[in-house]
Amino acid sequence: MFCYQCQETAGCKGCTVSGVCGKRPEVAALQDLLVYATKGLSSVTTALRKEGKDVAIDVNHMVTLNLFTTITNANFDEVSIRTRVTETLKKTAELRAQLQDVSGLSEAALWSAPETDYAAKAAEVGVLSESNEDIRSLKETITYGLKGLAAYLHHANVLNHEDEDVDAFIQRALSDIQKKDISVDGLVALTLETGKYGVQGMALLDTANTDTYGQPEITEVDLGTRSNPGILISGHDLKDLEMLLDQTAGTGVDVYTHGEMLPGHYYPFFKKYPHFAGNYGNAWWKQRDEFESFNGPILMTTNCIVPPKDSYKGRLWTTGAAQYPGCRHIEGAADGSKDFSAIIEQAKSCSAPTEIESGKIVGGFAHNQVLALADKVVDAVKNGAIKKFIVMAGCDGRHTTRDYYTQFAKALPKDTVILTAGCAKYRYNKLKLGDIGGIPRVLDAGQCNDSYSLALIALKLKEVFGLDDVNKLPIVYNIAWYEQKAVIVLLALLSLGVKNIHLGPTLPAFLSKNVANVLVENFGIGTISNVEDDLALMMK
Ligand code: FSO
Ligand code: SF4
Repeated sequence: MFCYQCQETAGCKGCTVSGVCGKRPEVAALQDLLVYATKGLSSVTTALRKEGKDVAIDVNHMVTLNLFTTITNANFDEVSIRTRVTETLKKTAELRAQLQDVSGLSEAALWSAPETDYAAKAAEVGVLSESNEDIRSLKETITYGLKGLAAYLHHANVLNHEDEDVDAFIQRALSDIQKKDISVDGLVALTLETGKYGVQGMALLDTANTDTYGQPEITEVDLGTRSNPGILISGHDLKDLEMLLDQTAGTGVDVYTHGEMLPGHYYPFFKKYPHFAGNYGNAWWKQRDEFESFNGPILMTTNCIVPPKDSYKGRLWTTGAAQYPGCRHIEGAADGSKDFSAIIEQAKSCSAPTEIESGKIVGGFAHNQVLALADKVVDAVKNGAIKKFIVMAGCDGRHTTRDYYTQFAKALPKDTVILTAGCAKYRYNKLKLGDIGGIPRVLDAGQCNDSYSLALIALKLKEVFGLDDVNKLPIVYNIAWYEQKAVIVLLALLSLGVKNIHLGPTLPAFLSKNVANVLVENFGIGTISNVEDDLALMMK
């Protein structure tokens, strides 16, 4: 196997024996094959569009769910991935037959084989099948950005929001990167275009979330526990949260959020449920301890699964793109509805969660809420009470070097405000950093996709201050990344013209030296060093 798509890749180079994330080589091979088959399907759909034919929504959804399935930590289940490959090949053959001209199709678009041949084919089509390091680097950067974008689209789609434009782009990009004659310049342009569609995809998800659940608002979230048994819901899928809250109503079972589901509390819609008890635990990588002490069932709605301990494996459930062998999976019906009754029954027989924290945290500072406070914020900047905003969005992870972000947040001058989104926040959202004239010093916009909110806030401030360049604002970017959703967030920020982003704790292994240089020269991208030097640099 060879995989270097996440920040925790072995030796900052690549996982070759088994994944640091727990991905076995057999699963890695099937994921490579699923990406290959999805590229083939995309070559066909892109050709169909060129011939003026429509591509059905379920085909768009197949592409996005396939990509989502291969995101770090999402799906560890060989059987389900193999089935997806088979279904994709079937769909590709069916659509290929509708084409008038098949001459421009890629090799992947023409490939088909029985399942017994999958392992051999997978060995030929992995990341290293591209021998030119720079071309490989750009192709993989695009692919990882598309994976992140696909995950966001999936969440919008389950809320009945579609953007055919973005789907068509994803498929065109997957089709183009298979072309033998694509140049480095062409790939650089496609990378930036991926960022542009990243903005469009995140905007779609923002609209889907806020149209369905209202605009996030300032909210205090309980960190403690109650005396009823509970279900812990993790991941990003707000539709799953809604269905779970509906089905647990009146059962005597409470619902707690975990990790990236915390921002569910910020939406007005979810405040009507008296059994929506609070947030339990921290970022994804602490789950092996926290799921044990939760005592009740845990529902993983997206990525961020750590191979479970036997002590709670029987209480770990998955749904959507997430899957883990030996853990029960809840499949959605054709209309998208899901039956969580088996999880609720299990919860009833469990003890209440063991309390591991107490108190409250505050969040809900997405664009609408921050813009409602705009006068206050602008005054604070004008009178010097706020000197700088530091965007510290992104991901958390298990490397001890990530303590840097806690220390950085603690060391920031008192006249600075942290803008955050994603699970990176758990490195500093429970520190008592205080407020500036009533504006908390950590403003949490929400999930990683809500980094879109942070970009909107920056664009609005640019307008209010009458600036011609978003980089003239008193905002610096010190972003942490882990997996492919952070890649699309980064590409989206670049496409909005944001420069001088610090990306850590290490630069992606998939950036070759030359590609990293392009990013440094054109966008001033850098990484982190130590708290003291970085503070001096960023506070200049
Ligand atoms: Fe991932 Fe990062 Fe959103 Fe976290 S991008 S790791 S769990 O912030 O969440 O999906
Ligand atoms: Fe390694 Fe990350 Fe790939 Fe897992 S997702 S195999 S940890 S590079």
